[in-house]
Amino acid sequence: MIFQKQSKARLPKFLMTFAALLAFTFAAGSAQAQAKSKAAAKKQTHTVAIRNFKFAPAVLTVNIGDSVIWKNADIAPHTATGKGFDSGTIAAGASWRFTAKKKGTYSYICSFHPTMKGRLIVK
Ligand SMILES: [Cu+2]
Repeated sequence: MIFQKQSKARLPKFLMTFAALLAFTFAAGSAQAQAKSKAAAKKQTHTVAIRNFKFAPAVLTVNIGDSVIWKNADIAPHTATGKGFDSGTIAAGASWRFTAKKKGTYSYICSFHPTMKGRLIVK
């Protein structure tokens, strides 16, 4: 009888500890998930299509840490050449990725066809 009484008293304590541990695990897990989704939301990848000797969009605004991919859909090679970045030749059908690391407004051209103009704004 005494033994039974003791085990009854112990059970709620054990349950509470277990519940607290469970709650802590869930809280930690959701905080981690939140941090992950925040980081994912921060770093985006944008695409600039190069088509018919034009950059589209011609003006693109991104956040620091974002990536920009220039995709050459033309049959001619192009470049995205600005102050602080230069793709070099982007062959027909090829693409070039750039990660924006510094704030600023970057005007760029295609060095083969200087009438092709674009602007990358990094906030
Ligand atoms: Cu070009």
